[in-house]
Amino acid sequence: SSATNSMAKEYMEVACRKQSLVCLAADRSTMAGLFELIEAVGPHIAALKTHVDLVDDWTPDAWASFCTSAKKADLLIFEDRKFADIGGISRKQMAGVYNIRAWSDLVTAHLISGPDIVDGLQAGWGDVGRVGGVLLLAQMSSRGNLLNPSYTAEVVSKGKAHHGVFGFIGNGSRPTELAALRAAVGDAKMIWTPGVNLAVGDGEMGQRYGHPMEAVMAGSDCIIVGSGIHKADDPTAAAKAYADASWNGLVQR
Ligand code: S5P
Repeated sequence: SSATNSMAKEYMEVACRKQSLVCLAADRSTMAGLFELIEAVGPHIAALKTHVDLVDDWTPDAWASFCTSAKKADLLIFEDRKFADIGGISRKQMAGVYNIRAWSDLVTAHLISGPDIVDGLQAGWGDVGRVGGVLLLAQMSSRGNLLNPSYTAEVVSKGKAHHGVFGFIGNGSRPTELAALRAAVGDAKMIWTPGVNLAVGDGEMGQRYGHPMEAVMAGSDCIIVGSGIHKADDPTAAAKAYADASWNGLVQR
């Protein structure tokens, strides 16, 4: 109820209906794998995160039909493009082959080039008569990342003041750092957190994992889960387990 962005309310309504704060990181590299995944887990997730450029057999038509499936499953579509260029180029990168502006509700961006990137991305959606929200990377889950506390503080203070910012990416693997981020962000913007897995510890290539329930209790509004679901033997059961952990965390918080 404190959120300034209407999409945040839309997300929380879906999350409450499904009793799930899970955003699926759908990191599969074939269209068939993606369709299978959304079919299996749709009822247990509240948002869908994509990396459109890692799909081997991507076509505009197949992608359009995948996005239709996501909308049928009541999901915001979040393209994790991690834009980082100057505003004018980021606006153009919203078009191009993938035409991200036409189907994404949310995108990620680094603020390394300055706040005009948010205006550029918003102009990208505006070019096709759509609206969207930007999630700024305030923290990262990977070891050795360069987003130090003073960088995080700058991102939060600039991002909080920008109406085009939906919220922030925080590090789900470190509850103490996440709680500090929550305190700095306040209640008006979202914090979504990757780096969570029911198997806490180190993941592949420097990824780090914390427990989903602890992340929510520390202030996460949405846990971003990839391999914990898409690599599970039973993705449906895994999605349900993450949904339950996140919902219990929210109820306790
Ligand atoms: O700091 C970050 C930011 C992001 S958006 N660390 C991340 O892991 N991510 C994304 O979250 C990453 O691109 C991947 O899609 C997902 C985590 O996947 P998992 O398999 O490790 O759960």
